[in-house]
Amino acid sequence: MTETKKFGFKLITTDGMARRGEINTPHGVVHTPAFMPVGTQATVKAMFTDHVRETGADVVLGNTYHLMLRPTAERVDRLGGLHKFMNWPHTILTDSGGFQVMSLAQLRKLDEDGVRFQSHIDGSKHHLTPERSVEIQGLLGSDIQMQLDECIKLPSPREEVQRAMELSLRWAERSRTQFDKMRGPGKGQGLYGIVQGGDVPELRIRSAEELAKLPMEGYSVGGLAVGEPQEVMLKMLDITTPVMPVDKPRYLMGVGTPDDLLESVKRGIDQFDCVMPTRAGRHGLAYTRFGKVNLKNARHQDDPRPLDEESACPATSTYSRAYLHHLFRAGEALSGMLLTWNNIAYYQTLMQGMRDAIEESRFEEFYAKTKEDWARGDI
Ligand code: PRF
Repeated sequence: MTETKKFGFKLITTDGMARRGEINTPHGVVHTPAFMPVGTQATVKAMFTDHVRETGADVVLGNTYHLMLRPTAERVDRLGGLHKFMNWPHTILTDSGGFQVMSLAQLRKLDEDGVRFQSHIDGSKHHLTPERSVEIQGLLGSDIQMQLDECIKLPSPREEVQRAMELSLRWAERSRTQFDKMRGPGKGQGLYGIVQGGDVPELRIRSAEELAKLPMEGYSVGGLAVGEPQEVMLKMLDITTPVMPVDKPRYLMGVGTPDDLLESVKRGIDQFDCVMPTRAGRHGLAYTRFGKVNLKNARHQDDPRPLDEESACPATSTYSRAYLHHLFRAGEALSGMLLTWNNIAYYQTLMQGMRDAIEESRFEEFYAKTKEDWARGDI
């Protein structure tokens, strides 16, 4: 008899709208609010997985789009699954592919059935449907899977926003059917539905309410941070999270800056992912308690101080700013590695700070103090 596992979410406590919870997956516990480093191609770029873990990350993100093209989901499956392949034995969440097809692939054609496209790598032709996306995520062995959806950029005409939102709802149902057919629930895996609806309050609410009728393990908020001002994004969260199920995790996709995370947790979001800390690190930008530091700037060339001597992360507390600056000037690979490590560590420290604050009913205080530190700037 095979063991039946169960995906779970426990809401531990709340402070205002902010939530402290735990997601249980076949590969461990995810303490929420959680930031999930992006590991698009089965690697969090420029980081070893043990360092990612040591920063406090419980889950990393993988991408259906990239992995289906290379090395292919079938190959990952033959090699024992994505956890083993990338040496990350903890929780993995995968995005469904639609968002990446729309930003990366060539000659895209979307219809009711799915999306046809040509690979950005070799031009080969592919067809991604809601069913195929769930199948691929199953082959990868993903713990937390996403439905295929259509995310459109903002601003867009209302009719377009509505069409994409309604299509995403129909795709949510098809994804659910396929996920159940693949016995995802019995394996303890979860499938999340994705709320769309652009910047139209009524469409957002309808999307969230309709999705909530489907028995998903969690719900994502998609279609934000796609060109609109932060104010619009936060307004959409203000109206969306109150109509999302209280007893399921809520994931804001592709967000964001440290300030976006603070503001979104305040509005009831539990999970985030974003390339910002990893990408910025490779470009010489460090996130710290006191805001952003551009290590490429010449003002650092004689500075013996580390980025933050109080940090538990070796990249942050050990290496001088002068050294980090030098590595960038010299074009050394270690520069991107150290700053990526620093940035992921800072993001995780911020999340830990929020988790502790919610547990101790002092989120507002933490929010104010964090903003004050950022405003002080790096001096
Ligand atoms: N849908 C999916 N992935 C995403 C998004 C979305 O809307 C976004 C939008 N910020 C990022 N990643 N499937």
